[in-house]
Amino acid sequence: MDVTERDALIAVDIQVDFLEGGALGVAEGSRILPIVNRLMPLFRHVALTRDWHPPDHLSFTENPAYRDRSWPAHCVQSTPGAGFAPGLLIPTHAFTVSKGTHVDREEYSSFQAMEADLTGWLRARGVVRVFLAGLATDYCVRFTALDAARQGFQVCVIEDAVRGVAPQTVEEAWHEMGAAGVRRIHSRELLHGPAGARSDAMPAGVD
Ligand code: VGL
Ligand code: ZN
Repeated sequence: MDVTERDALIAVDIQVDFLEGGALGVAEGSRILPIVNRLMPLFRHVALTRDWHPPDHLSFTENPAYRDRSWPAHCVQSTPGAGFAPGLLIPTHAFTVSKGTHVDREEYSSFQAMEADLTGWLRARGVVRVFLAGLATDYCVRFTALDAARQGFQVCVIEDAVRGVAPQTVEEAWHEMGAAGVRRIHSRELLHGPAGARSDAMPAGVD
């Protein structure tokens, strides 16, 4: 499958707190980094989303159950844990979407972000198909994929470029995304980008 100029890559929440050892570490989270770094230069349009919570966000609990609305504090705005994963190669033309920025709102889907209009950004660029990578399969990747499909985009989730919190919810997520018409693909299916795809990038964590 060739990547065209009407495709975008959405890299969901590839942040320090979601990597192994992070506040809400996802098993094998860092394994997606080389894959995402290989894919980035194939795309003319790249959006990076980040969970960007206030310190008293409603999803934070003292004794977290690691499921919906019961998480340890994570990705608190401007803390190291909220930073993009070190070594993630961020294209200089990438669009950043911060979500979960309000105390009383959960925003698993990047399309719900109040301060950024991801749909408008994609449509303005003529994007018709989005490819998703990132963390976590069962929460932010899942709800971003479902919203993208609802907005009328073709959606492909790159199975080896995502990792999830728990096997059962990951299973549910694949099932629900499949029922919504979301395709599950492997990164090896993506080999070529369009002419003029841009490859200038800056590693995260180096300012
Ligand atoms: C996420 C749990 C809590 C995610 C964000 O990015 O998938 N999961 N906040
Ligand atoms: Zn969160």
